[in-house]
Amino acid sequence: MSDARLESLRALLPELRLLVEPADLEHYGRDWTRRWTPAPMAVALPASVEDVQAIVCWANAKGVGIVPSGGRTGLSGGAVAANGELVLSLERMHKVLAFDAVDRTLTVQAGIPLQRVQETAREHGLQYPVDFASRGSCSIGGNIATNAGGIRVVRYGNTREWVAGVKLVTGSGELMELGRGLVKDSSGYDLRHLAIASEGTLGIIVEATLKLTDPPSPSNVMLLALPSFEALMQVFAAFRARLQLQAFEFLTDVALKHVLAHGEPPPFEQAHPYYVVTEFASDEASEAEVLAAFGQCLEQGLVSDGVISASDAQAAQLWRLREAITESLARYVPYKNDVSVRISAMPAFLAETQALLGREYPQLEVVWFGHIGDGNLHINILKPDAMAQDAFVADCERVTKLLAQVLEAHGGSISAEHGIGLVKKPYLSCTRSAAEIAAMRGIKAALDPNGIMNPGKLFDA
Ligand code: 2HG
Ligand code: ZN
Repeated sequence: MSDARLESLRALLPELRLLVEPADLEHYGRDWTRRWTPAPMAVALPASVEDVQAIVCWANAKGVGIVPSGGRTGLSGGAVAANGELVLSLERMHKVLAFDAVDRTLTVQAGIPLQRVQETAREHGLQYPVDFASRGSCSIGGNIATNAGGIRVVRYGNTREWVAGVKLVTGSGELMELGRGLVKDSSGYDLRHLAIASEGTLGIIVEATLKLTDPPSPSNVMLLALPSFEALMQVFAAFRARLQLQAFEFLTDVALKHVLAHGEPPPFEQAHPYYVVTEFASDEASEAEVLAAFGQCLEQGLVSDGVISASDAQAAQLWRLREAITESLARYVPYKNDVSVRISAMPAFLAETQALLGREYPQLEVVWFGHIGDGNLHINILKPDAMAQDAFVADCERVTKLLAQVLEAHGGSISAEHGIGLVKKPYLSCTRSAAEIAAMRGIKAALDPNGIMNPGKLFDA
């Protein structure tokens, strides 16, 4: 540790855990994107808000960039430190600080994993309803910094809906308490919402007060097989009209093929082109309603088969078919797109993009899946064995450009729930106007005047 800047940090905070071993730099310097070579100067693991503030002040004085770091499960390169930045990991700040039964809120340190938030809510007879497959590894601070969505947005909305307050150490080292758990507050700009989805570019989220809600009612999971993607939104409408949907997720036969190759048992004897995993509140009425919805769709040729869970274990098994997609593709290091359009625009968007990719890039294997009930598609592109990595990335970037044009035409977004980070930075201007980006830059300059917070993410300095 010969760097004089690090020596000065050590002198400033002698108790601070500071990691400099190559294995630690590698571990903490990357997220799940695996595209950049990690090269942070060091990894700091503060234990208190005061330490975080002191580190930010030091970074301003020394001109060091800070990459805030949660569970690093992100897929857009938002937590990558490839340019000598200091990684500031919230890993040691993982406590539950308070539960308030009257407010129905849980106040936590930002490094707590999502799963522990969900468990703690359950222990109090309540629910924190945001959920997704990386629940055990991701942290609540990262969820807020990307406004993470997940599998139950159709019923409960994105992370943004569940944040009653945020404590933010801004890029200039100020501690701001935003939102403060108030249900109503119309006293000017709501800066809490700027912290949400800011991807660590404005400051470091150190604590959050989360809203909780009634525990979930019993639910059922159904897997539907569909003959065509035109049927998708009609099936969605038919099921939504009769049932209280909690999830409506879609995958193609190609996605299922990878999940089955990964070890999951096949759900049907025969393969089908498209599948939907849907979860809905179950009560006495829902049994008849689900049969009616299914019968109606069958009659209209919108579904070809279906299986409904008869136990919690079967429900979990059906969910695995959707949730295991990302891990089943991980060994290919796919190029990922995470896009959204209005739900009503989804059929046209999907048809157009599928035709475009099939026509222009028939050599690429494209895996489609996602939160179709929210208008959110995940498009994973796999590298053919024979193709060089550079050529693959170049092709994928061309694909993303084409995709961005289609998205622009449909008024969509280039990042639905994964953030912009490094991966989508070149395409931000396709779906956000020049005036919007200028306003974002102005906000960054106000909260992070020296540009030390997550430099190079979202947009260039
Ligand atoms: C999901 O919905 C995640 O499973 C990951 O957002 C999506 O791997 C992906 O592209
Ligand atoms: Zn997703």
